[in-house]
Amino acid sequence: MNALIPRPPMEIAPGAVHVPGWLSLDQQRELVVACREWATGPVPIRYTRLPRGGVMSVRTVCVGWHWQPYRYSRTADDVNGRRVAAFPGWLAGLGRRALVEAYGDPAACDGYAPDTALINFYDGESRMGMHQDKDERSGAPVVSLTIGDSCLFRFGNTETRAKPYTDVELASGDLFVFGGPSRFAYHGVPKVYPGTGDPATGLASGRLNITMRVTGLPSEGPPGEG
Ligand code: MD3
Ligand code: FE
Repeated sequence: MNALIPRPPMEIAPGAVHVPGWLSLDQQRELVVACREWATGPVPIRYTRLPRGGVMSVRTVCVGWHWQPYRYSRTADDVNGRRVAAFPGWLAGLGRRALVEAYGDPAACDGYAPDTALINFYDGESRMGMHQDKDERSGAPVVSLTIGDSCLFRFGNTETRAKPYTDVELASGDLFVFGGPSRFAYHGVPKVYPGTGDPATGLASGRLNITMRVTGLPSEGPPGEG
């Protein structure tokens, strides 16, 4: 990124705040290391299969809860059946600091306890169509972090996947928080810009996106349950 062009925090819509360059290079490097580790298992990163036979062009690995279209479970029944990696406390802490930063309010993270993260990896051809995230039984904010190549992010409205929408470029280190009325807005990634990332993050190519969420699902069932 060109640090000579300032990109201040921007409220794109009510509750949707973009904070450019929030993560330091060191934080990005540490997140890349963590994501590489999760990508190897217990549930390896995969191209998610859609119920009607399609396959997503984005690769995804989950922590805390496993997501498959369109539900969460503790075990990755559509991959290898194993239980997903635990959601680390340090990642929840980062999510809480993200809310405070985006909303400029030390109380913004009160009671915020994300319990799942979806880690998406995009190559130069990957796209994500306009969709809503509504498999969570919670209206708590979603925290999104970008590392690597920049992308075009399309933030729409809560009614339809069509216009009106706002296009935003997301670059390495950027934070985006989606809360309040923006939590159930349609959104997508129509394009990735190959070669725009800094290899010093540890990511030689492609784009990594980490989204933290609150599933609203019970934290532990009876012993033996998934
Ligand atoms: C707005 N990921 O994983 S991050 C997804 O860049 C997803 O990988 C995109 O959409 C990505 O579901 C976009 C920004 C984002 C994530 C979740 C949201 C925006 C959101 C949930 C509700 C509203
Ligand atoms: Fe989404």
